[in-house]
Amino acid sequence: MIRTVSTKPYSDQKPGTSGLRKKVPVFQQPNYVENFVQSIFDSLEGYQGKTLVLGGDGRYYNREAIQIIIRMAAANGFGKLMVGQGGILSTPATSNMIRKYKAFGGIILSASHNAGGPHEDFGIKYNSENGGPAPEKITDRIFEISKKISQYKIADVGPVDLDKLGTTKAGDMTVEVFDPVKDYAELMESLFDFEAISAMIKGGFRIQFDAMHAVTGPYAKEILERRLGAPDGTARNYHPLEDFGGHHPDPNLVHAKALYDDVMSPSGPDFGAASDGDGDRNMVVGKGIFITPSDSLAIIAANATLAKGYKKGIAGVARSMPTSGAADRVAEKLGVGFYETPTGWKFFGNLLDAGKVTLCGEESFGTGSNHVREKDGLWAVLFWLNIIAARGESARQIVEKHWAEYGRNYYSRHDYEEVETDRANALVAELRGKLASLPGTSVRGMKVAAADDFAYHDPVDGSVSEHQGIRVMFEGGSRVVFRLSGTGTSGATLRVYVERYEPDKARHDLDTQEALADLIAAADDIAGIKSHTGRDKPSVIT
Ligand code: VG1
Ligand code: CO
Repeated sequence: MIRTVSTKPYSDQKPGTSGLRKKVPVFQQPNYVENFVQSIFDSLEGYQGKTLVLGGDGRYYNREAIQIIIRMAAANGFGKLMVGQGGILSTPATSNMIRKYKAFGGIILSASHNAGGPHEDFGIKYNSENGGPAPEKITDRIFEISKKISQYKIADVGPVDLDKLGTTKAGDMTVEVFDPVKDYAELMESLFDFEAISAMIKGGFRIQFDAMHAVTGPYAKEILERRLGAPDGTARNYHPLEDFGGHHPDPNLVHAKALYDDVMSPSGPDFGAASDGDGDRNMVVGKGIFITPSDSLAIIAANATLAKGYKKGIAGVARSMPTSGAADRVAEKLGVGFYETPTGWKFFGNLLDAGKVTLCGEESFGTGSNHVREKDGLWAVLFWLNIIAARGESARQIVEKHWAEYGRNYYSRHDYEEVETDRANALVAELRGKLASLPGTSVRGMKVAAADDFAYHDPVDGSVSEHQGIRVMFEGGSRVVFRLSGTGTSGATLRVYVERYEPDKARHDLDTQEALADLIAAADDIAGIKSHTGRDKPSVIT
């Protein structure tokens, strides 16, 4: 039986950089999930009888939300719902399922790298039929609808057994519980040279992959250990847990420090990698070298033809604005297209669909390609393994040769988390107010060449996205960028991105924070970070 339930709107259901993210108790309020899901459905047209893909990163509240969504999808007229076994489905695997099975769209339950548990974060995001995050015009529509919603539809059907593979019915809708790993593993095998990687592993090359108790555990077990033959134990923390073992499933030098330390120790593995809550981020570490995500994008672009899925070359490269310019120089040398987009994967979708770019990347540990429409953690790890196997060189040799050829972009991001929202907004407002007066002035002996509030003009659909981050560019190519996070759930997070280009090979072995010290000080001079936030240092440096 289908029921129409009266409801009152919540005012805070505005999707951020990637979907709606809030604390679990917020989602547990009466009708909160229902309102948002109905708002998603009401923002769409023509889904009657079509397929919806559903899954999540396994965090607390995943299973409850899945049951609600199944009942609502049935009531709203979807013909079929495909859900990952156990409610598990990584973000890139969801993207693949939508594309491969020509679904109408998908819903991913995740708050990515944010902590999970009864008092931590949960999230809901909608992906369109191209497999990518809903574009701004849809997320804006969802928010508008959510502010006015007065009813939702739900079917009175019992819970679906999420652990049992196979097909059942929820009302008139077919529900298929599928293996979340199989199609994804096949896709990876079609893109990379598994024989070469497996031969390298047989030859003694040692890998450690940290799934951080999040969604990539089952994927890494299957791909690295079963298909590539790496020894048992290569994937660590591979059981998805509702609270991620009490950690942040955030693959960076702070939260994946144990893995980093292992790779750096003389007896440790040759290569280490980690992924985040929903499997779209990656951190890669070679012996003796941490590879920044910005460099990773550039190096993958420069070596792309070594992987079988990219043998014919790449159409172009796109990076988010705060990501370092390392990839730009590779694109220039290859003579392919290059695009700079706002933060967030949804802005890459049009470029990928139009065939303008093959590779995309963000400084926040996100890299991906046209194989899906999301960033993809394990894909990046396999790409690196493929490049290392094909070149027969260590990750460190590959990176250092790359710098020698193209120059090095020293790069770091400083995050000030949980700043009072008013204070963060005041900092940004003041900064905007003085942008016009900055060019031509000198800060710490460096001359400001230009300063603006980044606006993106989508070359495919002509849409414009404004206020995407404040850039201050110095003569010589250094820059600092300021923006507020769109994924946090308490207070505001100020992100300060600092970059300096160093062409001179003799100066490629400096400590990153030292190499950037002048720019870091200049960022504070320009934006008054300390005085506005009341903090004397960032919460996280990556
Ligand atoms: C952050 C990153 C951004 C990334 C987004 C979603 O957004 O900076 O690059 O696309 O997270 O990543 P923000 O607005 O907090 O800076 V994920 O792994 O949550 O899909
Ligand atoms: Co993520």
